[in-house]
Amino acid sequence: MMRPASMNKVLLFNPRATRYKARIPNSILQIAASIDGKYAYAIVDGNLEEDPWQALVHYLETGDFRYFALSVMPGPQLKQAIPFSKRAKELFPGLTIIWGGYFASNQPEVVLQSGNVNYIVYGPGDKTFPELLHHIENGLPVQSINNLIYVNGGKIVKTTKDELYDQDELPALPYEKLNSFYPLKNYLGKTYLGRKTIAYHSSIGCPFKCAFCGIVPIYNARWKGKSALNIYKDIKYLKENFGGDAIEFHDNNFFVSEKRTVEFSRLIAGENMIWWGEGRIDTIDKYDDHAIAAMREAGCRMIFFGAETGNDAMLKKMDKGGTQSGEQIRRFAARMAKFDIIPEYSFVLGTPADTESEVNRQIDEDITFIREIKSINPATEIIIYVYSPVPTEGSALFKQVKEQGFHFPQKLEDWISPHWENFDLRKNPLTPWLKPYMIDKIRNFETVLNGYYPTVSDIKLSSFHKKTMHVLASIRYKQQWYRFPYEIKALQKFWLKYRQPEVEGF
Ligand code: B12
Ligand code: SF4
Repeated sequence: MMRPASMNKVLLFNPRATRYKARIPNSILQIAASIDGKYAYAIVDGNLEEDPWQALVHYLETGDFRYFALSVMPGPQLKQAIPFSKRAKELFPGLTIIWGGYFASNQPEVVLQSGNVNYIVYGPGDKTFPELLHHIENGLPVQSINNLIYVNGGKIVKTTKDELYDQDELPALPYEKLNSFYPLKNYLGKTYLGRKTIAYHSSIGCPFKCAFCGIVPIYNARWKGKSALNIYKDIKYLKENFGGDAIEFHDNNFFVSEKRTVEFSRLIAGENMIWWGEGRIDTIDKYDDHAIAAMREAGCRMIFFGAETGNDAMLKKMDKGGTQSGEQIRRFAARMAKFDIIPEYSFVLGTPADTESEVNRQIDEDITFIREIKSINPATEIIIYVYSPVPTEGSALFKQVKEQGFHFPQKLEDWISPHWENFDLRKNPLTPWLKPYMIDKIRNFETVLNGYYPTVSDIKLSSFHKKTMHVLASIRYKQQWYRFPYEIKALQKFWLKYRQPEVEGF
């Protein structure tokens, strides 16, 4: 029997990822767009709710909601996604619970085995989600729907992966609707880039296959972007209606197409907006000088790059696409200085090797390389991650990871135990080849480096703060004494509450 339309509402939930810096929740907003006008829905944003569970229960108790849909990336979002799905299932057994996003897509078995999640949408949900609701509403079998993972007869079924959709054809994001649940101005935060920073996502996937990256198993080297004109129109709308004055592009790889970047630069140039995005060194290094100059002119102030390591053999193993090299990373840091664009270089330390001494040697070499980059272009921002495996089946790196005895948690709840949370945050990855003294070395170097070169993106740091920290850390940095940097840590924690862009974003 069909339910009355008033009882098939959808509750969309963005579990808390951050306490202080709520961004426009693009994942859940894009899913809302896919059903806008077809199903009634409510949005609960864990980033803006003191007690999100209460907010969810408030909706669920009405009896109007048949679907509870969550977007889940690894890390802190699991702390709400896991227990809330469990509780919702217990209290409202008729509810259909659907998970999407990077964690759900990369770890489907453990999610479904929990028994608390009915369906996983892996990869883009733009077509899958409305189709799934339509099929359930009409009692139709779901196996013909692409991008879906579910349990049938005790077995996990994974349906065909769909093509990537033309991003210009997707429905407009329902900003007004979001604004009716949470004032949109609360999402436009003060950052290094501007007073009201817009988070915008202009493309899906990535054309590369780096062996350590969680994008690869889902998108398999595919990428599609919105046209420059459509990006510009959306930004203009957010500027004119909500006062946005800066943009952080949340794309995995914003700069794939030089043509699109230049077109966008030309369009946005007159808007007086500062912007930031993520790109690849080897891609932008191929850009013409005029293109880079146009980007800078148009407000591109800083770009995030996965430099990863200066070691060419390791870059090869990481499958960085074949063209990035240590030499290029150095040269490119200097090229960015010429255009006055700050390169934000991220490094991945602690990758596996055959012997303990090799792992350790590689860390030392990476530290030396980072120092070299800083001497070439001191404005380079350095972000250090400790390598955490992602299941990129078929890559040599993941094979080595498994051979060395690493495995993911077997139960969904285990993902929220404190040490796995650290794994997700790439702080302490529990990888068997990385010994505690190595983690200490990486963290201590990072502390001294961040003391000597405080990040420009921290708007809470005054120039007095920066200078004091710089002076305090200078002997250590110059002499390369990284051990026990308690005085710097104390200052960062107690005095300045030093923030790490790798965890919180800007
Ligand atoms: C914004 C963001 C954050 C923000 C969170 C937002 C905020 N402050 O409010 C911050 C900075 C806090 C953050 C932190 C982390 N993040 Co993050 N983050 C992103 C980012 C850049 C954008 C997410 C987004 O809005 N995408 C736009 C939407 C439209 O795309 P989407 O999420 O893929 O959604 C589509 C599908 O996935 C699917 N879908 C998604 N959700 C749902 C839900 C349902 C119900 C359905 C049906 C479908 C569906 O349909 C959508 C439309 O097609 C992504 C990279 C990216 N480009 O996606 C990384 C990303 C998700 N983060 C990642 C990681 C690892 C983290 C961290 C865990 C670690 C780290 N150090 O970065 C931390 C965790 C810390 C924390 N506090 O949670 C990885 C995940 C990779 C993996 N291994 O699985 C990504 C992919 C970045 C990367 N390249 O490594 N992150
Ligand atoms: S270029 Fe970046 S987003 Fe693309 S596969 Fe490599 S690490 Fe992932």
